[in-house]
Amino acid sequence: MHVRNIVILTGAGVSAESGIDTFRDAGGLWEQHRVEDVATPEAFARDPDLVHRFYDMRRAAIQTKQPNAAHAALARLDREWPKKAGGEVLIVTQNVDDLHERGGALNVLHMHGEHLTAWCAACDARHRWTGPLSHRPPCPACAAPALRPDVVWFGEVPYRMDEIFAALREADLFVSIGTSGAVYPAAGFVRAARDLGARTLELNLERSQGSAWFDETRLGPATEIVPAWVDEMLG
Ligand code: BV8
Repeated sequence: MHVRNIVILTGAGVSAESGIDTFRDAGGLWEQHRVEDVATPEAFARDPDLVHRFYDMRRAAIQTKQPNAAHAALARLDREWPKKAGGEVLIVTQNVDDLHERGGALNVLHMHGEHLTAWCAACDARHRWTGPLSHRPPCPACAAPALRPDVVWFGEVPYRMDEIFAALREADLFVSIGTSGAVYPAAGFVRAARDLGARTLELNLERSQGSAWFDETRLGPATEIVPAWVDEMLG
């Protein structure tokens, strides 16, 4: 099959070698809370200080990390694929770090939001935010002390789902990189891609919950198998 349009789904595994904990590592390690118990609107309503501390710590941590060879390879594909194949690359990431962008990727869709954005619950404004939120700073737009992490919590609706499904409908190839396939709706994209006629490829350190749905699975660290795959695609 001639491949024109590629949709790439990334998860925490693509940032693991940059030193950012995956959920399998962080889950339960953080102040003895499971991520599913801290990353919810209920947790934020019950104990906003705890949830703010969780995100303040991670927001600060990502700013000390650097993109790795997998981010750089995906950015190269993003830049060079349109010239080579006349098609598009869309990186749909579940990650809330900015390493795809700092690695040079341009076409990145953060379906679960971003650490470096604060969202005002009072006026709905969004602001780039690199510092803490736990001291309840005033919203730059409305001054209300109502800023929250602009991150999609469990039970909240992921961002830009219509754009994602529009891209899956046009995709000839769906590639999943560094995700356990544990969380929906992201974990269901491979099935949608298959049903819509795309070929499916998984690049991961180990088999995931979704491996059976992929035409092909390649195992290894992202910094090795992602650049190798991009070299293959760009010939
Ligand atoms: C929704 C942002 C409705 C926050 C995140 C029961 C059954 C099925 C579903 C549900 C259910 N009960 C509830 C649900 C829905 C729920 C869900 O799926 N729950 C799970 C726990 C069962 N989902 C939701 O609530 C979602 N919303 O459903 O709304 C809806 C649905 C459709 C349309 C409209 C409305 C919202 C979920 C979003 C939650 N927010 N993140 C934050 O970051 O703090 S989720 C978070 O965990 C990630 O974003 C990611 O999505 C998820 C899993 O993380 P991964 O990225 O996969 O990382 P993980 O650690 O799990 O795995 C790492 C992988 O990398 C491993 O496979 C490992 O082998 C590999 N790896 C490690 N090192 C390397 C490597 N690979 C390569 N190289 C390496 N070096």
